[in-house]
Amino acid sequence: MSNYHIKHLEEYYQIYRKSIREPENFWEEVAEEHFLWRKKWDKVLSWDFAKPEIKWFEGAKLNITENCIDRHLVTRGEKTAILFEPNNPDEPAQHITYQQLFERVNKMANVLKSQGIKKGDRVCIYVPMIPELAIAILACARIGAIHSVVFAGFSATALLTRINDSDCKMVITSDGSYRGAKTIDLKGIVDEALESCPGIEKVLVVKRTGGNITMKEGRDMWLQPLLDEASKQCPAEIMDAEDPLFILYTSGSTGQPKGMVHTTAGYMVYTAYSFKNAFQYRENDVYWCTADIGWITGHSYIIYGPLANGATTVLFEGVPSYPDFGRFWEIIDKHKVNQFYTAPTAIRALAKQGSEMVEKFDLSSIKVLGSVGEPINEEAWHWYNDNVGKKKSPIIDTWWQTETGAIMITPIPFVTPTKPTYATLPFIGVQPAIVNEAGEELKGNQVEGRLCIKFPWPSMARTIWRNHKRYKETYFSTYKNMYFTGDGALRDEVGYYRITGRVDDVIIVSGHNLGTAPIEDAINEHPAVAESAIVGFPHDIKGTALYAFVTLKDAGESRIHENLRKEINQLITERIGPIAKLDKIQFTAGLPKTRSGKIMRRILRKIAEKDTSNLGDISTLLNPECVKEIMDEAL
Ligand code: 6R9
Repeated sequence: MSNYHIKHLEEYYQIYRKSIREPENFWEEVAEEHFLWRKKWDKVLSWDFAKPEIKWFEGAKLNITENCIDRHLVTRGEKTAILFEPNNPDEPAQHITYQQLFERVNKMANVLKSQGIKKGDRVCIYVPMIPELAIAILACARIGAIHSVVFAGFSATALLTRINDSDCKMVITSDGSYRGAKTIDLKGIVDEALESCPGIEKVLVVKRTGGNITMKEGRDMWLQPLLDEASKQCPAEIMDAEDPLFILYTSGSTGQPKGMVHTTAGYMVYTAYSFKNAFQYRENDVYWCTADIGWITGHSYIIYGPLANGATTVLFEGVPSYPDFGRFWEIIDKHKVNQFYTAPTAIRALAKQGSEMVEKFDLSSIKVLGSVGEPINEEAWHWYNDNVGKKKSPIIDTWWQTETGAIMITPIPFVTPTKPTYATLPFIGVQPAIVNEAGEELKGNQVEGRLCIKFPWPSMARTIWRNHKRYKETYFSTYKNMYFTGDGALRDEVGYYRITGRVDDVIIVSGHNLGTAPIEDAINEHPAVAESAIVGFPHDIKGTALYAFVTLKDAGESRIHENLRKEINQLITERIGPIAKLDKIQFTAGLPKTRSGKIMRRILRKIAEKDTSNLGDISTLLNPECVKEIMDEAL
């Protein structure tokens, strides 16, 4: 296991340099040492960013579930694989061992097969944070079906768009879900979505809340009776290295969400390697990532990365505020969590409650703290460091994306000296570049620009589902021969990276990626609305919150604005989900536009941020007069 745990900074640099000089040898060694292959690869890497086409471990055959489950059975059969902590603290936690996980995944895989699912079929998984979510994902992977998990907080419209985009044949869901004190009628949302999803043949329903639901004859089935009948042996489908493992949607700056396609071998190798090294996971540690499995963080660092390492991974159904704001700390204490990975938005919300909530619990088990999802501000970083880590547990600020599949820039705990708000150094094998707007790479330190990646890494998304053209345009066309991340970054005097935020129209709210376009589309659906533009503005808890500038069709609209605001937010909740709700809605007579008719969001952003000292030259606008009015009436 020589190169699988990095011990000191010198060793990091040594391994890093090797991974850059001889990437193929490096990843080949990692792949050979740590995984179970049915057949080894013929070629480690072939790539062409111009096409773009990227292949890792071509010719290899494997099944990721044999790596995440079967091979651990001999030595870790009785070890807890998934530690389930329910929403209600009075409901007992469940320890699912590797042996039990093996049986449950196989049974589920057999159910999928018996319901007509074959290798390559797409299965939509719309299940809350309960063990069946992980089991459904792994069952798909077992038989080579491509899972497409949709976050169970998304609306019917968001769900149906995703189901139809990837032509799913089946939906796996639950009767309902618990979130704090709320119970959500998940099956009702699925029923509504499926009115517009002709491709769905079967719906499997997990019983969770026992709520009243309707089952459509011939389409909907309770899962449990099918599992009871199923065999606990299901041979793993042997997959090619580059066979798709899953699709996961992420917002783009325009149009529909993008179905990022991740493939099997490279994703497995890199998520497993990064999990072990970025968290310094040791056998018998209890690891907890609070993300929802509906996001990439949950895919890579609740399921695949930890299980490929034979780790114990906590799966928490609830929310940080229920039954009170001490819940996270209580869980860390109860299960003696060693690595804790959460988002800045959660840290800010918890910090707002003061430190008393944290002090009630024993957090001495914590070794490593992680942060992901958006830049962590200095205040939140210190609160996390002082109150949760007690200044002795390194914080790894991990920068990465749905598209990158796994962590790309991060400190290695106990190895890389941390610096608040800096993601610090590239992970092994990652070659970042900072470029200026002209696309020239800015070499050396103390530079700032746009963040690109120059060389392929094993877990990168290979395409956008059935839209390779968009994949090329979005990521490989802005700068020649580089993957463009959409983020801005700077490199300081010692070579540490700091991510400065999105440079496109994606807004990160509470760590969730939201594209402006679908939100504006939802607002514009309101019959009274003529046009709208969304920008982000700084928010204590959410990091960034949404500010909408809306023009009405009839400027003398008689209805009171407060009602309109409610109706607009209601529409957004229906079309996208509550995460996209607007914090501020300003009605205005016009939106600033360029002569070619593009809304100048840059100006609106400055107004929303209350930074109007330097709006730049507005004289070239089509309608400069509207800017003053918007400024005068800003909320
Ligand atoms: C993993 C995940 C990706 C975008 C990314 C960036 C922002 C994520 C960050 C961060 C600064 C960090 N982001 N982690 N910004 N520091 N540590 O969040 O994936 O949902 O696709 O979001 O999130 O802007 O481009 P995803």
